[in-house]
Amino acid sequence: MPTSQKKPIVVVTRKLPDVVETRMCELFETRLNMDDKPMSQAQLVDAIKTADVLVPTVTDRIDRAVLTQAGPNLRLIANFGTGVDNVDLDTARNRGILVTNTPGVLTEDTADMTMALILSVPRRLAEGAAYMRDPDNKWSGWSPTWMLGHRIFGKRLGIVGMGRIGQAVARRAKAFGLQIHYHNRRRVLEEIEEELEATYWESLDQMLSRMDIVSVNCPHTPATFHLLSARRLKLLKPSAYLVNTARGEVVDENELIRLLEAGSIAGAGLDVFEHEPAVNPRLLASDRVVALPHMSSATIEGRVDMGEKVIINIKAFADGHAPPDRVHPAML
Ligand code: 8YV
Repeated sequence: MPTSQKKPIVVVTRKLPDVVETRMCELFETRLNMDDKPMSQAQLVDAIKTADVLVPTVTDRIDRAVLTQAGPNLRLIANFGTGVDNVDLDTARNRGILVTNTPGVLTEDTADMTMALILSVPRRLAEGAAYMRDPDNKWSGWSPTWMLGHRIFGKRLGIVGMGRIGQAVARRAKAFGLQIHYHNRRRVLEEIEEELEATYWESLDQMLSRMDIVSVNCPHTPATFHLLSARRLKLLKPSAYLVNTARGEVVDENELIRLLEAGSIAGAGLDVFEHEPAVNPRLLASDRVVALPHMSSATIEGRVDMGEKVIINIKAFADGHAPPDRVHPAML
């Protein structure tokens, strides 16, 4: 590999949308996972002993132990996902294995869901919906003092990570009358700051202590693991809300739970968790939490677009070209 004659052997670890699988089977010698059961580490090792290309997802841990057993043909890991924290990038690079991802195509969907959580938690949307659904409740009608939440219009939103998704969140939030603040490793272009009327905070600590809502939108890398550490979470105002649609590992979840239970933070909207698929039951027990099962990018359109990106990356590679969405550890 790559040669133009031989179709590459592509192992796909999870069930993908039918249209994506059909096209993959036309183009490559594709091995699908028809029952969609996540592969064990041993099954992943087996898969990459013979594969030319592996297509994993966030549920596969492609770590050093797996990669060091890869067969000589494995040259590309075409991740079905934007985040690549499921892949040990350094080991892959040292073994000459390219890694690609699917940037851009899930930006708007993820930003929509972030906005949905920004609205849902302060306005108690999930609580209200659950009340109406519960057959034990008999709604007695409107009341002037029942189910009161907090207004978001005019409040300060602090975005941690002002990449594509962070900016898409900011655009939506601005339309809802929120004031945009952000922390990022690098300041974004002046015209973007102007468009979003965004205030840059070089100090994450200072930003956190002044925000009404904080949205986590940075990737999970070794540098962002527990970026919202116990110390930093304590800087949040007791009236503040935290929304995370990025990765659970960016937030010290134990400390978040402690603060929620102590009433030292007003609430959290979480689409991701530190130890997925395990979710700490204390989070689910809290009225202050809206928890979703990692579904921010879960639209049919988005998943088909992600598949299309995966196909383009593999096809370019198989034809001897540089795949467009190569991930370099230094980029993260
Ligand atoms: C994906 C995501 O569905 O792409 C990402 O980084 O977080 C998700 O929305 C998942 O990662 C697929 O591998």
